[in-house]
Amino acid sequence: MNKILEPEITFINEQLKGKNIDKIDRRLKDLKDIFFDKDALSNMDNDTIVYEVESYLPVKQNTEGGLFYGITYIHPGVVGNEYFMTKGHFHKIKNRGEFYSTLQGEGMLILMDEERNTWAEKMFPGSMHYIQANIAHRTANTGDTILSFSAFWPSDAGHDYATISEHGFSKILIKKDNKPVLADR
Ligand code: PAN
Ligand code: ZN
Repeated sequence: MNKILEPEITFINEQLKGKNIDKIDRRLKDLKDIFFDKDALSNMDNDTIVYEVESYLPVKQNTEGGLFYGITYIHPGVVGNEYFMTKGHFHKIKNRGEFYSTLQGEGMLILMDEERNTWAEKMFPGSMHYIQANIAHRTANTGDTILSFSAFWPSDAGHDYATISEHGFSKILIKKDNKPVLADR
């Protein structure tokens, strides 16, 4: 075989293009269980977009041995004093890791192990993050502009959202004196 092919996807000028790019958005109405301050939440527009994800899923979900790629864009904002953030999840197959790499903006990658120890890593353009197996992960935008990052994960990993939806992380990331602080709930 001697064929030179075009790549299936490109990411040029911050634009992911190609066939089969899956796009989703998550609005406040989809995230009611994750934010701590329910009063603040009830005074905000339900339709506000908190984050968007563009994914390239070249194989079927749950395929063993494949990889997925996605870019997450988290808008700037707070609910009460908690930064806009993703739902967060363990992988359904818990022992599947993941790479994140920050493109634009500033934020925090919040991590929690199965004993519910929670910590965070700073995200800034060029920061790389290896999320180990068995670790729940969530990202928050702590800046005034969009936080965007690339993610690479195994196609059989799946997402367990229920555990976080029910129990949350053991700490929340709040804005205190204009700075992000990991606080007990
Ligand atoms: C990421 C996340 C993405 C959105 O691609 O799926 O940032 O966060 P939630 O999935 O928690 O809503 C990833 O970690 N994939 O495994
Ligand atoms: Zn993940």
